[in-house]
Amino acid sequence: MKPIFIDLKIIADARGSLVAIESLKNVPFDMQRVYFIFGLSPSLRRGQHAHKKNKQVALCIQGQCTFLLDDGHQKTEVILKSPTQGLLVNEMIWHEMFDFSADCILMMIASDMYDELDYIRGYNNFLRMTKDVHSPIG
Ligand code: T46
Repeated sequence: MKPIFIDLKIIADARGSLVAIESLKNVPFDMQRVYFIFGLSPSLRRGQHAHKKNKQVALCIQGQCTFLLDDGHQKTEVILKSPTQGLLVNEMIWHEMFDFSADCILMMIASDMYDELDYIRGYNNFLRMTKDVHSPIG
């Protein structure tokens, strides 16, 4: 299973750098929600769920963290450490985030509004739901 990265363009001049994120241009879906997490403990994991429909792009806009992606058949781990390298987290991908640096700010761009019913929170449930599905991430 190969991670899908989204490289964002930097618009830089003498004043500094700017990165723009636009629906259906550099983010491959119509985005409806942005949230970010920070003040993270390096020893605790977050995520540990999949989404039924929600697609997301993850970006460490400061610091770094590790993402585990699991399609139910294969797993891969990715270190995110650039504010211009997004990671696509498709629907039906179990994901966990860990090894946060003290300064990490993880920004998530989501295709859907927050909906607890979209979460698959038990790993065994997730495995049951993906048992007959081939890898959706390539
Ligand atoms: C995900 C990973 C990468 C809201 O009220 N609105 C929101 O938009 C979100 C994202 C969360 N919440 C509430 C739900 C919980 O009471 O915030 C609390 C913490 O959420 P959670 O435990 O799901 O946080 P993470 O960091 O484990 O997961 C989050 C997202 O929830 C999830 O969709 O893919 O980041």
